[in-house]
Amino acid sequence: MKTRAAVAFEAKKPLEIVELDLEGPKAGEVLVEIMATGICHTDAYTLDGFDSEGIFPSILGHEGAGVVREVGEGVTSVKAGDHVIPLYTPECGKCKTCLSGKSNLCTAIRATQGKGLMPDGTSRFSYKGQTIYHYMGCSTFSNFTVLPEIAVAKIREDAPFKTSCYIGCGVTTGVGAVMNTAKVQPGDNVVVFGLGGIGLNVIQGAKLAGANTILGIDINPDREEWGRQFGMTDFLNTKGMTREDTIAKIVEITDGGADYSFDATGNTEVMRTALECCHRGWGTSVIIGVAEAGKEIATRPFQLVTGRNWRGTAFGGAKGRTDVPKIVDMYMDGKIAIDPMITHVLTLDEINKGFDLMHAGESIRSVVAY
Ligand code: NAD
Ligand code: AHE
Ligand code: ZN
Repeated sequence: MKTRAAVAFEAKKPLEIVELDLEGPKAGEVLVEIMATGICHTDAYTLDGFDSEGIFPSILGHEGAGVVREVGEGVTSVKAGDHVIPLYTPECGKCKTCLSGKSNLCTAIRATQGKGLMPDGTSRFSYKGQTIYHYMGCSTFSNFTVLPEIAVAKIREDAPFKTSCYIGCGVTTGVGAVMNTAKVQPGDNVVVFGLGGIGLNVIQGAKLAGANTILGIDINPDREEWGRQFGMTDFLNTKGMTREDTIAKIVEITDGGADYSFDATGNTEVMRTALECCHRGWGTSVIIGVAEAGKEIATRPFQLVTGRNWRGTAFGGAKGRTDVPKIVDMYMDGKIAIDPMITHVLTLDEINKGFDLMHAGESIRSVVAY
């Protein structure tokens, strides 16, 4: 069949909207009509050539929602007409990691996914006979896409696509980092670095968890108002501040340091500050941000010797097929907010504008509605 898609033919070049060929679902796969997709900073990072796994030409996008239109042989858990959210972190329920109960990082299809291919080692997309690669196993910047059955979460049909697509990455990552990874407790002091599409969801997760001080940090002053809207109690603009001064200020505001800090910037210098602002003896810093290829984190080992902990989280530690429908319920029950964070709704033809708005700090989430 044919599908319209925004293709990343090369790194650092705008996406091109073209009509592609898409092969139907093979055994264990499903064809999904994507109805809406968010643009996450990770898409921009890959497009900008910062991803060590970045492959071109490819169809980016990993924050979608849509409808199953066809299922391949042997697919039993979803059927045509089901509403689904694609999962870049699938849940097979059978691999060592899924069975461990210790992590959401299902390994069933990770190797081929990282190569831009379906589990059988081939791509379903082509353009004028040339292979176009999948991205994060999702490729939601295509109106139709093919996904493994284990990489879709069935969701309720009354959830609007334009907002629930954000649960496919940003909302789950931010709220999940607080609930699943850090397990923030009532009364904890939380510090959040980077108040964009992910950081604001960390803030709303921290409020939901009953955190005491929720200190937001950004270098964009406009983000103060955004943070306060979702439960931030204090704000610090660190533009021009040294690491030492930033840490001293945070320690003052949090009465000794953060119980939990979160990096949602992807900047390795910020990650260091996020660790070192943690409370001596027990503070835990959670890395959410994705750093550019070649970047490394550093700190004095003494920071860990004196009881600070460094952790990371992917997709907020959420098990996609199990947890995503629950997050959709939380949204539909009014327990978490999504609508105000969708600052721009664009057509597929306008998708490059979504990247421009993100880089200019003018959007929280841009969503492409097909
Ligand atoms: P975004 O562009 O919406 O937000 C980033 C925010 O960080 C902006 O408000 C920006 O002003 C702020 N910022 C940038 N540099 C800063 C600095 N030096 N100090 C303080 N604030 C700074 O991006 P996003 O979509 O929220 O994504 C944030 C990060 O999380 C990205 O690195 C993205 O790739 C990553 N991410 C990771 C996961 C995961 O599963 N681990 C999931 C989604 C996104
Ligand atoms: N491909 C990069 C790493 C990118 C990365 O860490 N991705 C996150 C999700 S970001 C969503 O916006 C993730 O899930 N990581 C776990 C995994 O298995 O990819 C690189 O450095 O090679
Ligand atoms: Zn993302």
